[in-house]
Amino acid sequence: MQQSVNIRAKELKEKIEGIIPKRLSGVFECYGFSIDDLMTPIKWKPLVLIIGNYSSGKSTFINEFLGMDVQRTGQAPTDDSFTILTAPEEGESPGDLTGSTVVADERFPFGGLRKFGEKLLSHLVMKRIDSDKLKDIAIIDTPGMLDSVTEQDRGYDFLGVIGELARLSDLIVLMFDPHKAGTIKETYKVLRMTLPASAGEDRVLFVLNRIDECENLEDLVRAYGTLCWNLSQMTGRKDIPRIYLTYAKIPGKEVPQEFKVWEKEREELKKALMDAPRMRLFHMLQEVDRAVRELGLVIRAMDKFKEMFVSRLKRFVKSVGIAAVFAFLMGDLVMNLLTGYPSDPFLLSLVTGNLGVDTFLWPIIWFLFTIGIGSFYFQKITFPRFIREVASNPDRLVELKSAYDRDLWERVRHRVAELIDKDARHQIWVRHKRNLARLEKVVKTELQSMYDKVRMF
Ligand SMILES: Nc1nc2c(ncn2[C@@H]2O[C@H](COP(=O)(O)OP(=O)(O)OP(=O)(O)O)[C@@H](O)[C@H]2O)c(=O)[nH]1
Ligand SMILES: [Mg+2]
Repeated sequence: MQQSVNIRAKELKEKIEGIIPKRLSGVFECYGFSIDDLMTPIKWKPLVLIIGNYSSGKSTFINEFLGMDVQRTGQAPTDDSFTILTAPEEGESPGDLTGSTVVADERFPFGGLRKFGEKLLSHLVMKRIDSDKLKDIAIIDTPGMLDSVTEQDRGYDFLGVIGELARLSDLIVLMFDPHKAGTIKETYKVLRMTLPASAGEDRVLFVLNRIDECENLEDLVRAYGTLCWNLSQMTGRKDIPRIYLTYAKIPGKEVPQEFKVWEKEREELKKALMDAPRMRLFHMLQEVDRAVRELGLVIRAMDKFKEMFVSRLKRFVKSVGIAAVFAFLMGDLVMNLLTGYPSDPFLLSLVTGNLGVDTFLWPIIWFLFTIGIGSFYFQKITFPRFIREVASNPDRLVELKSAYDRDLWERVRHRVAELIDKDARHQIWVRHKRNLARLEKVVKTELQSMYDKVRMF
């Protein structure tokens, strides 16, 4: 089973890597989107991210899952590093890689962490260990969450890093313990912002760990209830996602008999981690789906921009046209009245029927002059003003019908403003409608058929 999921994932990846750049790279580039950004989250092994409060038992769980003592554990905040655990690639030997090596290595998807600075890099490590379980997945152990005041002492944007890692991850284990289930709210917000809306919460596994520390069942029910309440506040959903109730078997610590029924949930959680490669299949498609929808919204906005521009231009051309005709008819007459030259202005010649080729000279000059002044004015004044106006309020460019659209727009709004600000002259020549049609065709055909295949699996 595992083997065939891996094969599927590989096939799908190759398909995405083959089809998307071929069909859409032109469209992506046209709007300043990079195909590489889209490919980054899917380029390495499936990733499992473990986050939660300090001392909630993250590292203990990882050690247990791997069947070896890899991560340090202990009461009070133990770990202040992000640790990527994986098996060495073929032909490479076990050992640690430093943060700066990890972010610089093109094979890994972690280049985006560089923006969080040196301080983070000194708290990032990749441990390559001989473990069969880590051949097909990598696990990221994270520093435990503290309260928000102490978060600021870390010296880097902790939640930003969590967001970036969540974007890359196929499965996210969010671990609570009965004592501190509240401090996770900020983290959840970050997750919600980074996960594609189509991913929902299915990429997140909620775990209430250390339940053996509850005095009795009553105590556990209370802790569970509190967590459900907190979760519903965070997710805004009425249904409660599954919460794994687990505990580690700590040597020497007796577990009350009635808690033993939950032993199997620990095993199920471990199994769920092994499901990461299958989740990767959905993740890949969700990434493509998200990128394509975001791009679709940008294209629609740019199409509207072009439409507004054309209508503004039409109005301007109409005014300049009227002025030019006026100048054609009256220009030399006014000259004649002021200076006496030319002696036979166009209108008079027209009335007297004395039209010669010469009579057209000044009207044409006036006509062209007016058009020249008009287009100069448009280029230097009207157009830049129009751009400033639209770029400062791009919301006018889109009609957002659903909450999903509004979410998407939040993410791409600044890109639209930037495109208008920096690339407007080019954008008005782009055939947005054709690009949109191309994009929609890929969504309806290729992407849909990939989804169907993955669902069947
Ligand atoms: N009773 C009990 N103790 C646990 C359980 N899981 C972990 N512990 C203990 O809790 C302490 C903290 O565990 P860690 O695994 O280090 O927790 P962590 O979440 O990695 O902590 P940080 O890395 O500091 O964020 C250790 O002393 C563990 O032995 C559990 O399920 N039950
Ligand atoms: Mg730890």
